[in-house]
Amino acid sequence: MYGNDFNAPDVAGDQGSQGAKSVVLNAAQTPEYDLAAAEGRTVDARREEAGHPSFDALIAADLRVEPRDDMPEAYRKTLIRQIAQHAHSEIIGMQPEGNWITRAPSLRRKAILIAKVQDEAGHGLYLYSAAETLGIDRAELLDMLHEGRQKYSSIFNYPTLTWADNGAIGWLVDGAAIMNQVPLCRCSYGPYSRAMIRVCKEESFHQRQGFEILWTLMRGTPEQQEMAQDAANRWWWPALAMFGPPDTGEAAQGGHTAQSMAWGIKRFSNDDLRQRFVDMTVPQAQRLGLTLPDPQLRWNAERGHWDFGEIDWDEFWRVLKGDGPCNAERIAHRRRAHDEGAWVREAATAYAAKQATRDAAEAAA
Ligand code: FAQ
Repeated sequence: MYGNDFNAPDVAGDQGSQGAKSVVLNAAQTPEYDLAAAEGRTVDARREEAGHPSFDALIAADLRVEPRDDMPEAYRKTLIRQIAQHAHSEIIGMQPEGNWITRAPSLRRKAILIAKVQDEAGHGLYLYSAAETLGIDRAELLDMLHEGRQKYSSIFNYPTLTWADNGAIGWLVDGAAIMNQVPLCRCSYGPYSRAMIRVCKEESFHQRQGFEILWTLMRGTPEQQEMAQDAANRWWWPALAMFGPPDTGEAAQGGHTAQSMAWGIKRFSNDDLRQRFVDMTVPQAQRLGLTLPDPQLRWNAERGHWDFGEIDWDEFWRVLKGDGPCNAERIAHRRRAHDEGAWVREAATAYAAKQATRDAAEAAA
């Protein structure tokens, strides 16, 4: 039923939408790692002996690029942009659901929600760490977020008005996130691809808990069913927009997809992933008993996919420019949390300095 469950490692994933051969979607490691292990060596030792393959050779052979490898500046910049945007999304994404922790309807729901929101913080940490391997400091990345110089996902600028919104976020937002992120486990940049493995496993659990919230509401009173339907109505279109602008038209010309696919950062285009998400989610909605708010949604036997209506791209660009329902609130809250957490950063820095002094004294003794 949960169509986007994360595959177990080494289980072949589904077919690439362009008819690519079956792939292991979550294999962050390439055959190069198996070869090195069989020889009892590290990948580094193998590469050194081979005279360090160039960036182009690594990409052509679908091998992982590691922090110490030479890489074009544009590749490094694209990765910093994408990984930082992803990390920012994870921590800003704590807010809409965090808003409901004090109002969860039972102790069980509260415990689950706290765990989920903490997971998102953890994802932010793995991703900031992955970005730091590209030679940028996380403090600088956070400054860029706070000053509006880097983005976070459009989806987190929408409000959580009722308890059912937590169900819709888990089911649709985490569902869309997994669809987008499982292929990132095969991203050409090693630290990002490895970070994504654990992230995807946790997102898979998040999607289930969202589905289960809606499942319970849909089997409750008419008011609860109405609340679940209202949440699905409000989150459906923003969830589809999460995959980014379409592959064709004006936006595509200024976009990053073609270059990112050539570099093996993105493995599928925005529209491909969006279509997969719709195909996976419509049967789940039917199972839940929810109606998706799109009169043009219908099975197209010829294409073997669900057809769906036009996304409001004007709204998407407006939200990106800062004019969504919650943009100002999200950034103000983030800045406040950052300022209030200054003492924690200072304490951690002082502790690290004390440890370093002790270690140096011990080494000298
Ligand atoms: N929101 O050419 P493309 C989550 C921007 S995590 C805002 O297609 P690209 C977990 C894009 O940056 C959700 N901006 O760009 C969770 C670019 O502008 P720029 C986040 C967007 O990078 C669940 C311009 O439009 N996930 O949900 C969006 O090749 C629940 C042109 O676009 C990730 O970040 C958008 N939706 O592809 C947490 C996944 N879409 O930078 C808490 C990793 C596009 O030139 C609770 N990221 N833009 O100024 C990616 O896969 C890619 O970056 C895409 C965009 C697919 C998002």
